Amino acid sequence: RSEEDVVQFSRDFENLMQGYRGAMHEISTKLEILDDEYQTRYSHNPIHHMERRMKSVKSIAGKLAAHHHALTIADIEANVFDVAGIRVMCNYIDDVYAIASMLSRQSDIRILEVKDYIKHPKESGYRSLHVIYSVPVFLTTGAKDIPVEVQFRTISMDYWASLEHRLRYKSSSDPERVARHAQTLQDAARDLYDIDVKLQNVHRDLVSAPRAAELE
Ligand code: 0O2
Repeated sequence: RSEEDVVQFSRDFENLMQGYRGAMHEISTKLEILDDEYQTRYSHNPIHHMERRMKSVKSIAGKLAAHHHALTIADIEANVFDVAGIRVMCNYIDDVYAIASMLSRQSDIRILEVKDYIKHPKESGYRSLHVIYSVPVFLTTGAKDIPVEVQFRTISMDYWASLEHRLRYKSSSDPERVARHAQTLQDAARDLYDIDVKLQNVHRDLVSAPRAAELE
């Protein structure tokens, strides 16, 4: 790439990221509105807290390279759907499905993909509900549909995933350490899920909010 190409790419990349930031903002505002209204209606906040992150250029480049794509604006748009990411931590499993279902039914957004790792956990023990939404963002050049990946999970799923992620990240040059803890982590993921179900059943007895099946 010539110097001019690099300057043009970084300008286009900055504009692209601006769109993803806008999309992330749109979806988190929708989630905040739902959480507030739910609290007013049912005296319970389904969302414990949220985290938002933009994927770094290094991580975008790594993902494209892993799938044999070049680092171009067109390749990012066509292949990387988690440039903008929101993690929604809920108190109970019912909250995960209720909030995901209320967001998914909104008429201005589309669902591009759903991966339910709560019903079908990964072999590692990882649980979360992943949904990629496409949301219109009104830019100076007009409206553009932009994807956002939302990971819905309970606090205990998040607690588990943070430790497991840290273990793998800190052990990139020591795979034996990951293997040594794999069984413990799988067992802990199952134990935490059992606790999530037990506490949810107590909570169901206290709060009479509609569950996701009733919201569809
Ligand atoms: P980051 O920094 O968290 O964004 P791909 O997206 O292509 O890598 P895939 O199969 O399309 O893979 O996506 P998947 O597995 O549905 O979701 C990937 C993201 O989910 C990961 O993001 C993690 O955030 C999370 N995740 C998936 N599996 C695990 C797991 O076993 N343990 C933990 N702790 N997290 C997991 P990234 O891209 O790794 O990075």
